[in-house]
Amino acid sequence: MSQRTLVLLKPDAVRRGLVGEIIGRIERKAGWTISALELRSLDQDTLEQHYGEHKGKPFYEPLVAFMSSGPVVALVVEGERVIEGVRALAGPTDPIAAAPGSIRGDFGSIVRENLIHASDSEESAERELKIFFPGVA
Ligand code: RTP
Ligand code: MG
Repeated sequence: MSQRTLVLLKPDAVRRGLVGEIIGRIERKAGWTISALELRSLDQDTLEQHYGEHKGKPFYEPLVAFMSSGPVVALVVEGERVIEGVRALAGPTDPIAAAPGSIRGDFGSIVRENLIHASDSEESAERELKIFFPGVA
């Protein structure tokens, strides 16, 4: 089943020079295609829309501050079961719990600075693609 998902390489990934490494892992999956890609700085309004589900949680304010601390790379990835697939490549939210071989497991140690966002369902993908790439959604 071909799908589309929104991927964000978070400011820590950009600062640490891991963009090529992470995009390379996505590119090498058979049958997946990157159909949009942009380096951009996220404003408060965009972050509030994107992470609205977490508003009011203790980690929300520091998360928004982190996500606006530098540019992110936003991508649209298309392909077979790509929503579940990029989440699997990323690993669980806490990088210490993430297995080596996953992006978070290989490069992260801090829950907030966990390198990558990927839509977690078809509904999330549709909603998030409209926020970041209204032209392609
Ligand atoms: P994401 O939305 O960024 O793809 O990550 P996720 O689904 O794996 O995790 P989620 O629960 O949606 O949390 C969103 C992001 O908030 C930061 N976070 N910090 N306890 C904490 O300090 C905490 N919990 C979550 C992480 O950056 C997480 O990816
Ligand atoms: Mg999430």
